[in-house]
Amino acid sequence: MYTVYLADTPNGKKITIALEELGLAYQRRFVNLNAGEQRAPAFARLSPNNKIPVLTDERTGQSLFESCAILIHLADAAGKALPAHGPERDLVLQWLFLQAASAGPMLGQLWWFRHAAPEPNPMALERYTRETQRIYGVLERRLSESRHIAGDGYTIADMAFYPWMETHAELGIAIGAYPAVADWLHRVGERPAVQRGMRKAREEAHV
Ligand SMILES: N[C@@H](CCC(=O)N[C@@H](CS)C(=O)NCC(=O)O)C(=O)O
Repeated sequence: MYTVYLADTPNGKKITIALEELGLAYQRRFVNLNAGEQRAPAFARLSPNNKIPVLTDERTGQSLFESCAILIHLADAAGKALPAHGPERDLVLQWLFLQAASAGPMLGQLWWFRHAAPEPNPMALERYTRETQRIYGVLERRLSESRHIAGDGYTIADMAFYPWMETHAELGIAIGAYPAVADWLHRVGERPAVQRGMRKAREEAHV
């Protein structure tokens, strides 16, 4: 049985989506980020960067932080959504790393400057809006020629991007300018496991 430590954020949702898609048994432990629970010593032992998500596996005693490392672990464990080796695996990892290294941080900064900054910062807003639009443009070009992010098949790259890209309204991004992204968001968002995963990260109940 896996335990996922999460909050109602895109990086938390990635993991519940993957667990639902891959059909793996898990329980949730919600971490209250507003109350600073991510900085508690017990949590810091699991997550030295003091961030969710974390995944633990009671059967092996293994504990993992960094959402995309967790996605790779889960896909390998289930033998689904990530080819076992070769160029097709590399392709998925390439897009997965783009999500982790560029999309997440840029969209995350834009969200913070729009919704959480104690005072307006027009220069930061302009920079992160431009970077976010650029990333939507990268995916628009990719999804204009490819059914999913890493090719025809649905993979953990889609699971990683989906909960970030679906926040376009909160980020002030006009999704109409990115029709291929909008179509992909619609198709992925209709998957029952994605709907369950999104809901599981929203539920407040500590189980
Ligand atoms: N690169 C990390 C980013 C994780 C991350 O930024 N988590 C946020 C929530 S989405 C968090 O825990 N924030 C709490 C804080 O920064 O104090 C990953 O992909 O797991």
